[in-house]
Amino acid sequence: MTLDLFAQPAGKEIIAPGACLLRGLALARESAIWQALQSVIAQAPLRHMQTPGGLTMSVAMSNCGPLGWVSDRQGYRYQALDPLSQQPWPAMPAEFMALAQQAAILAGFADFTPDACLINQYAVGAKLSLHQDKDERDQSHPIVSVSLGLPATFQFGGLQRSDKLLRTELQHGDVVVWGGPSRLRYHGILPLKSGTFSYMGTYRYNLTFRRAS
Ligand code: MD3
Ligand code: FE
Repeated sequence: MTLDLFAQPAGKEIIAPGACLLRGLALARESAIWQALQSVIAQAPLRHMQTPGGLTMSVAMSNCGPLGWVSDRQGYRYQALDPLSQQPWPAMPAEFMALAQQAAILAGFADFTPDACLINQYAVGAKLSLHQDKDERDQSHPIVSVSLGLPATFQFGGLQRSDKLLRTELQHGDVVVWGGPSRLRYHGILPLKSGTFSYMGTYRYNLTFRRAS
């Protein structure tokens, strides 16, 4: 009998060192996640933030948890208050936390407790240009991303903007954990194509769970 050193649980793909794709992991909780998402965005509406350079982002964003990521003419940062309401962001729903921690554990990060969840909503044509996520204090923590609704083409490169890009399709329910040597890779989303009807409407949603502080 051979010892299979490379055996992985079904649905777990290593897409780069430290980057683990868990296809469909969110599906088991999809109705609870969708319900919780609607509750969060009823309290903290999705909005198009400004970049420091004064452009309006095509992706609409909101947050939940103790901290939220914001962008405006002053720059990018995490803050405890929603700038629209000057109230705290909605609490992190228990089903969000459970999914993020389950994914982190499956990827080998046993002590991940996110304090921020950024919610991105893509309408047809919306995109996210190539960037690094480096506004978090301790980058030894992974980022867990959850894709919902319409599919999108995700692209990721290396630690330099000029590094070769690879593409992969992210589908409804897919979860990716970005840690270790992949934590600071450049990445982005190509303009969303109009797609098959989703019960979530003609949108893609992405949740990214972060340890910001
Ligand atoms: C690779 N969101 O919110 S998720 C972002 O689909 C962001 O909305 C995209 O990039 C989206 O910052 C991509 C996949 C992802 C998220 C975080 C990463 C990939 C990552 C952090 C480091 C490396
Ligand atoms: Fe990012």
